[in-house]
Amino acid sequence: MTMLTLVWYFTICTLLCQSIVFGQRIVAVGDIHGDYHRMLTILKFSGIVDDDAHWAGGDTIFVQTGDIVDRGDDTIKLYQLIQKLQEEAPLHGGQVVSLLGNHEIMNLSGDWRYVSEHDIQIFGGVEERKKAFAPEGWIGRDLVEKNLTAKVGTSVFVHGGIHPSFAQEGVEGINLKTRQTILDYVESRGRHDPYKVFGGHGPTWYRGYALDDGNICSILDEALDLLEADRMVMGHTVQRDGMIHTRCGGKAVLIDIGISHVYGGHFGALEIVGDELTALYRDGRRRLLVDRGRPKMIHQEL
Ligand SMILES: *[C@@H]1O[C@H](CO)[C@@H](O)[C@H](O)[C@H]1NC(C)=O
Ligand SMILES: CC(=O)N[C@H]1CO[C@H](CO)[C@@H](O)[C@@H]1O
Repeated sequence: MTMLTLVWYFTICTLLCQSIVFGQRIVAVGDIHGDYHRMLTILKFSGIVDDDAHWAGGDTIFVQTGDIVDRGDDTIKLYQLIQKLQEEAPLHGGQVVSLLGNHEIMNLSGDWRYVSEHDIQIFGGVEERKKAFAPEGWIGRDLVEKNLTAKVGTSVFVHGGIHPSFAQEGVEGINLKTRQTILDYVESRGRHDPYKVFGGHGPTWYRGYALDDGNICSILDEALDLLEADRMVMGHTVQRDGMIHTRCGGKAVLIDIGISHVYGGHFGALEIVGDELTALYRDGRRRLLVDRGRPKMIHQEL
């Protein structure tokens, strides 16, 4: 790299990259759904935590794209782990970015359809669990501060997907509207959603980039242009073979591999370093091949 390229890069980067140094490692994990054991295993082989579950990622930026909760039983252990890593990472120059998924939001609106009986018992009963998830409770307090989306380097991370109608607000705009309305949304038990950020076409629910055919890649291009990003990394739509897949020439990256035992119990994470995307599995690293052909249909799951 010549000096000029470097200067050019850092100028652009201060504008766009949001506190990421070129080549800084990003590791992203999708839906966890209450499976602490598998989450911990993934974090270990990805170099994010050590054997005692303490931060070992150095200056890595670790992103979790939502749906920590529901279906499995380990809600308490998982939120405790995330909160601990959020405190430890910055001491080593790292960072934990933890985003809201539709299941966090379902809880916000009092929708407990997917909460397991055992999970409620671990909390000590329905009332205790409600208390923990209330906006002033130890989990709820954190949830109402969380963002729907984050741009790290040139990648945008989100639970479901950002349709252009939301992308025009930009990452900041989407997060601002979320914070402005989340408490009212909670109090109204899911009725007050003036910007529809929590709704079925909002960033935590939209599945177009993961499932639709036709001109979906040009819709994604439009969204990425608006967000000034190279790719969108998404959870929410389970990849039944337990592998991370890409679509639209690598611009859509699908990282919900069904980690929870409820979904098959697969182990994997996405690593991004510069423009290199690598899937990290238990048995090794795999450069992500871009599925240039016709995207294949994937199972639809809530
Ligand atoms: C949410 O995102 C904004 C930028 O959009 C950032 O300043 C803030 O720190 C984020 N909050 C959390 C809890 O990550
Ligand atoms: C953070 C938050 O608002 N959590 C909610 C989760 O669901 C319970 C039960 O419906 C509510 O009481 C909490 O407020």
